[in-house]
Formats: sequence, structure tokens, C-alpha cells
Amino acid sequence: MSFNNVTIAIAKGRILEGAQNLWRKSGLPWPVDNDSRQLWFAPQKERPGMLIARARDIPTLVGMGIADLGIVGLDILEEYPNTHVLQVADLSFAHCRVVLAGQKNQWPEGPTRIATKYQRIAQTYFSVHRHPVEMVPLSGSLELAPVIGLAPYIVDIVDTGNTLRQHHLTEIATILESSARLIANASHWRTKPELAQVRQVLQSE
Ligand code: PRT
Ligand code: MG
Repeated sequence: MSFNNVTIAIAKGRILEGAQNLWRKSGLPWPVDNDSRQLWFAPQKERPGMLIARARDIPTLVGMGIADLGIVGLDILEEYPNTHVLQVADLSFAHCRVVLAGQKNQWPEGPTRIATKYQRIAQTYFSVHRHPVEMVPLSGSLELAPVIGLAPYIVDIVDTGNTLRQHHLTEIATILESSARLIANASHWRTKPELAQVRQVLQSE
């Protein structure tokens, strides 16, 4: 088995940390030096090449075939869908939920503002419920939005719930259960048998 012709794109942050654990358990050499700023590692016989990128860029990199495989949260795949990408495994780490939260455990009455960095997921959810909402796009510190009067509700990622509690917010509904997924470029998946071997190695730990 040779990985000379395989490249995998991995989301930096939590996903990268979880991927590192999975790699070690699977017995694959891990090239990334956490203290260095290097973001590209050429493939070698014993391990795929690695590209470390922003989470939201992973579907693009895999969809365009710059990377054959990718590791990213389901939340990102739902928010930034790409028709050239296949989900090929649930890697069962980085578990979290996309939730609707607010200052009271009460579904919004009438039209309301929703602060989120998951506009597509939130809009789809409220469309299904036929509830009119105005999206307030934010890229971080969502928990502040209700406190400062920007929007009474947020749609955000929750794991332990500590961050919500610290800001006196409560979960009203779970919109999506997420975990890290292995994705593949659809046409490369059909033509490169090594990709299924990488999946097998990552799932056999
Ligand atoms: O820059 P950007 O924030 O987009 O990404 P990043 O590089 O900072 O990545 P990172 O480390 O934030 O990881 C993002 C991915 O990890 C998400 O796409 C999810 O798939 C997954 N994940 C799992 C999480 C969490 N758990 C999580 N808890 N992403 C974010 N959080 C946040 C949460 O929103 C809260 O602010 O962590 C904080 C702590 O959560 P609590 O509930 O444990 O307090
Ligand atoms: Mg982050």
C-alpha cells in the first residue's frame, strides 16, 4: 500500500487535534509540527500528503480535487455544501450540536432576529417551521448577541453547554448533531483505490 498519490485536507483547530489522535491510533506517521506554521506536507509512501486549512474551505478544496480527501465537521458540510463531495465515513470525534438558544427556554413568538454564523442551516430550519426570521450574520462571539441587544436568539455550536450557561443562555432546540466526517472528491473516489484504503486505516483503530 502506498499513499504517494493521496492528499488529505484537514480543518485546523479542534478537528486537527482529533485527527492527530486518530492518526496515531491508526499507526500512520503524523507530519504536522504543532509549533510550526507549515500548512502543507507533501505525500510520502507511508502517509498521504496533508493540507491544513480553514474549516469552511475544506469542501471547496476537496470539491475542486486539490485534495482527494478531507476531514471536517458535518456542521460545515451542511453550511457549505458541495456537489462534488461525498461523505465516506463518520469519524466519531468532535461531537457537538448546532442549537437554537435564547435567554428563555421559549420558541420565538412572531418574526425575530437570529444571530449566527450558520445562516444556511438556520434559514433552512426556520423555513421548514414556516417561521419568519431575519438573519444577523456574525463570525464569532455569538453568545454576546442577546446580551447586547443585537438579536434575542442565536444559532450556534454547543458541546458541554458551559459557554451558553456563562452568558445566561439556554438551549431551545437541537437543529443538527455533528461530528467529524471523512469526505472525498466524488470522481477521485471512483478512480483512486488508495482512498478507500485510507478510510479503512482510519476506521480500523
Ligand atoms: O475559525 P473557526 O471558528 O471557523 O474554526 P476554528 O479553526 O476555530 O476551529 P474550531 O476549533 O472552532 O473547530 C470548529 C469545528 O469543531 C466545528 O466546525 C465543529 O464541527 C467542531 N466542534 C466541536 C466545535 C465544538 N465542538 C465547540 N464546542 N466547534 C466549536 N465549539 C465552540 C462552541 O461554539 C463554544 O463557543 O467551543 C465553545 C465551547 O463550547 P461549550 O459548549 O463546550 O462551552
Ligand atoms: Mg473557532
